Amino acid sequence: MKKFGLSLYLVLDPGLCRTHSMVETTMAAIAGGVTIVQLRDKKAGTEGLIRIGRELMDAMSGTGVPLIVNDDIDAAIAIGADGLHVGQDDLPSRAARDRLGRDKIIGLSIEDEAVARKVDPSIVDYVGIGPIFATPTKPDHKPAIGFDGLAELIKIAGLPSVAIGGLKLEHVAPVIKSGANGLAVVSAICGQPDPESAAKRLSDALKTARS
Ligand code: TZP
Ligand code: MG
Repeated sequence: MKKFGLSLYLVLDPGLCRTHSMVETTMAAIAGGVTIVQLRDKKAGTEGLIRIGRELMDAMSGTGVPLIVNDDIDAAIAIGADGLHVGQDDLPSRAARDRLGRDKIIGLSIEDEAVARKVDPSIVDYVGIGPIFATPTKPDHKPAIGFDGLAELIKIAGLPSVAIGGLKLEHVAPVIKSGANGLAVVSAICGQPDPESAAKRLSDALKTARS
């Protein structure tokens, strides 16, 4: 499997990447310190995901930063992406592992204790935990769990983890204090006037939080 770092996880949302394209946003964010990128486009369909995914794979080659595809395993395979991220309503992680093989990264979203208890660490490589706060970026999200909920679910899941949902610069320290390996953000980078400096500020805050 490609080595991956969960420190600063960019989740791309085409609806928010308005000021800069998806590829521009991604490359700027990587220059600013993003360690892993997820292509999440609920409207593109498989063909659309493959088209933008190929552009991203080309642009990102040589950076060492993995590209993960949200939900769509056919697109992930066609692109040759580094992994797949699934939620509770998507393809079960076991079926994803069977098709992707051992070399690909599989991430799973968890929102509550029942789901956290069911995670199989022999299948799943990391978990995305949240939402920490309510966020307009994902209108259908489950109830916010806050930092106490985050700390509890990290312990139960027992896997490398990223926190997600409404996270901004001021949340970096409490995310790390809760025991997460990093944070995943959409709007704190996508659609920002300067995605590179937005990523750099988050990355610097991560270093400070760990020192
Ligand atoms: N899953 C839970 S919350 C969320 C996803 C994809 C959206 C997070 O977006 P933002 O803009 O960082 O709050
Ligand atoms: Mg999903």
